[in-house]
Amino acid sequence: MSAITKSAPKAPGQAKDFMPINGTDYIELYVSNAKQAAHFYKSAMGFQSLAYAGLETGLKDRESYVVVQDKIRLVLTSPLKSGTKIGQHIDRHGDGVKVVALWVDDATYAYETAMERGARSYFSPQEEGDEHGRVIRSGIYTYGEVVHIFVERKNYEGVFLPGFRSWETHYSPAPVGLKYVDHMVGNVGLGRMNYWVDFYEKVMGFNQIISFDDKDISTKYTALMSKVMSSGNGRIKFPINEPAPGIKKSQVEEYLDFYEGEGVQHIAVATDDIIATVTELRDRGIEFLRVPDNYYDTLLDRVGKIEEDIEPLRDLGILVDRDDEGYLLQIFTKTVQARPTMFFEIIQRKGAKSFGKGNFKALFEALEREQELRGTL
Ligand code: TYF
Ligand code: FE
Repeated sequence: MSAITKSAPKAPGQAKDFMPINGTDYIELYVSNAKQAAHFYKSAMGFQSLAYAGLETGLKDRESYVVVQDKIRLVLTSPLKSGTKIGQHIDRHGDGVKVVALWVDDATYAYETAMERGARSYFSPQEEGDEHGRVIRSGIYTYGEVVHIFVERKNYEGVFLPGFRSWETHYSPAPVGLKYVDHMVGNVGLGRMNYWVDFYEKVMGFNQIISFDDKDISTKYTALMSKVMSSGNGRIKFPINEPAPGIKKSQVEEYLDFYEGEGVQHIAVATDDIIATVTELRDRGIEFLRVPDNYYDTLLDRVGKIEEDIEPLRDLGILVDRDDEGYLLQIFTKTVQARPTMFFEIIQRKGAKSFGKGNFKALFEALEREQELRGTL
């Protein structure tokens, strides 16, 4: 079966979006060494120093480094002592995403609406302030131990959030052209995809825009199912994956085993020059998955005419797919922490609104080769 578009974007006059979200505000990762993680995101991924909170700002039990590249803000947080919730999270999951923060106009309204619709509270609306203004935040749980924090910052002009100071440094490697978060994918347990699809529909007012079944996403050995949830205005897209039975252990099961639960599988970041971005990332040591070279022999037959030369795409291992509205270029990093869990996708959209279905088979075979090397297939 092929990808189906379930609900078209709402026309004016149709049911109002009850949970308007302006975009991704920040992504917070709990990591064992935030200082070194921040260095990696700057040196290898082209992020810039933005803000810091820790001992020097009066925190006793944790520190956070905030890095930024265009609209993407990452917060890297580590505990400073034993026995903290952050430490427990890292002990169980390894390094990973804790918070997917959503930028809203009214964090109190967003929280109350989500709670009325069945969300589980992480924290109720809290106002924080400093000399730059005030921010209201609130939070709800989603799959696994991941949370959504609603951030209302219309009355704030500081660098990041109250409690953070600006991070001054002499070291600022150049950006690599990453622009914004295109989508973030969650891996959930066997039989749990539809539960979380319903959650995003009912609690958050999202629409299902695409569905892939195990026939779309299967190789000889492994399979998975995926549904893509989108906020009303399309600025937030969350594909949700669950493992499907196959002959061998699928990448989603491997993730769930090593993460010891559900969590964020990949963060897809957009660029408007994928060849330049990936060339730079490669030069800085980022490792990407590679499909077999013969992928490029039939590429143009499959996707038709594209603006890019094939040779640099082949050299770098960039994948291409086309849908009714245009085409897209994408590539996936290898996993980026000790455990084989989270990775990044770099994506450039040229009209296409889909997720690269035509690449799934080659991509998942490449993932299986990585699993094989780890002995986890
Ligand atoms: O986000 C997506 O749907 C694509 C394809 O484990 C994908 O990036 C889906 C599942 C997966 C890796 C990539
Ligand atoms: Fe993706």
